[in-house]
Amino acid sequence: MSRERTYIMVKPDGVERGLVGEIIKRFEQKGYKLQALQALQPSRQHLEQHYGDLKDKPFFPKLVDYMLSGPVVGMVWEGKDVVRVGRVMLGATNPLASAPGTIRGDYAIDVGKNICHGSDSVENAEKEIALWFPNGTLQYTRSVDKLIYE
Ligand code: RTP
Repeated sequence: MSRERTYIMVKPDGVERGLVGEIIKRFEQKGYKLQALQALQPSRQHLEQHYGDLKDKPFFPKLVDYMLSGPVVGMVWEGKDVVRVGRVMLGATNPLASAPGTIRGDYAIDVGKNICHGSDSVENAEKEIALWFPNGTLQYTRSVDKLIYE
């Protein structure tokens, strides 16, 4: 079975609106395995590193200020195709283009308040996990996997 992992982060608006549990619930109920979870107030430098690929975008300063506006909750989920499927579960970046049933489609309206982040490739997921969880993540086996995977 693939050991693919993704980094999912509830942004400050999602934390303040009380959506952390809802987002965890969706990944749990799908069958993905939680490997790490933390609430923290990241520094500007940390966020600029996380969003380094976007530093030349016109919305970059606004994005960093938004992400600095309160605590975030970061998590690592493991499972088959979790990077791609995780982004499907989050919905399109612009919530008005997100399908109903996705997290952004159900709970957000504006792109600058879109509640959550999900890694966009396996390679970036591993970079983000190393950035946000420098001490590593939990490794464990679950007996329930035999009811989830064929
Ligand atoms: P994320 O990294 O947060 O999962 O989002 P994403 O890959 O779907 O989208 P990306 O292009 O990487 O943008 C990162 C975040 O920047 C904000 N954004 N604002 N036009 C705008 O004002 C604009 N475009 C993007 C969003 O919060 C987006 O999630």
